[in-house]
Amino acid sequence: MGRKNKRIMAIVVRFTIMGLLFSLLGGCATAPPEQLSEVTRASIGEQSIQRVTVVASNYWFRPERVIVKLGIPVELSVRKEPGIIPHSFVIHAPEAGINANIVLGAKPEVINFVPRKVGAFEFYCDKPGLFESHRQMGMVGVIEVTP
Ligand SMILES: [Cu+2]
Repeated sequence: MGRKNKRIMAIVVRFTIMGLLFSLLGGCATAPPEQLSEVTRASIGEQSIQRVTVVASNYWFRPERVIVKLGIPVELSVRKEPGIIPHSFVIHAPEAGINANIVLGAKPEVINFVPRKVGAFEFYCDKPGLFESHRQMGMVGVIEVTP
């Protein structure tokens, strides 16, 4: 085999292995259950607290758009579906009074804050993946604060 052919073979082998790895990883990804909606407006309950739950899995958040009202306390409950792949819930929006960096478990954790600014504030999972980060694979959402 010529040197050029060897190089082509090496490239073909590399792409085949990458393809196999991608399909294996694809096997880990799950579709979000249909009953979990993509957009949720927090419900204002007892003592005028806005309560909302965000669930995470491979590689999504539901809801991925959480709508809350300005100035009313929020109890945001976050958890992940059972599974071996770790996930987190990270949001850094100090201007809006929202900050969290939580490694998710199956047991819900509550984040308390009072939204101080109208706008859309991104949350995401900061876990790295093999090729792409979980954030790049779609573990991104937004907290929308409305007047
Ligand atoms: Cu993740």
